[in-house]
Amino acid sequence: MPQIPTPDPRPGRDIVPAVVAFGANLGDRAETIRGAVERISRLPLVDDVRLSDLHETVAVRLDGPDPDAPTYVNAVALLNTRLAPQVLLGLLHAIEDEYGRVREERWGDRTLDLDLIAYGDLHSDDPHLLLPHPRAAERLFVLEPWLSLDADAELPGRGRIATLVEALRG
Ligand code: PH2
Ligand code: MG
Ligand code: MG
Repeated sequence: MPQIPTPDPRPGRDIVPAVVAFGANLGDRAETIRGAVERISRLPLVDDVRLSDLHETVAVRLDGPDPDAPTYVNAVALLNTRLAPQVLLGLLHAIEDEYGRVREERWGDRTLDLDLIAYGDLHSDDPHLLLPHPRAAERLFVLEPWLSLDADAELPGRGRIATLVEALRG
């Protein structure tokens, strides 16, 4: 009997590794992050989601670290996706909304922040889709969990995460 090839159910796009950062400093922060990663794992065309450990960090405000603000739980997930980056970002924003995210003050307290840090080595200057994330290279709360998942990771255009972390730790 001739074998009929099974069509790829997800045609049309390459698989791209992406990096998502999680931050929460209101509500049950760890529970929110675990729930959000579960939601991301169940998105169509998203596979192999790997979450870092959760890190408790001092809130960084526009004028610097604020030890009086509620502390954050931060984490990073690596995943593989065939979603276009705009679509992935839109879905991340929808998950933020599901967790009651309100957008008032810039860098203000939040139930859930999901940032797309990198999408393969794509560079994008689109103000709605800045890639890689423009502030990731300065943020230990992003770089350290990322490094813990992948010791050889690189931030596109900025080099090795291990080197960036070493420089920031001083
Ligand atoms: N996110 C911000 C601003 N400040 N501080 C910490 N510790 N963790 C964050 O995720 C964070 C922040 C804006 O996205
Ligand atoms: Mg953020
Ligand atoms: Mg954000």
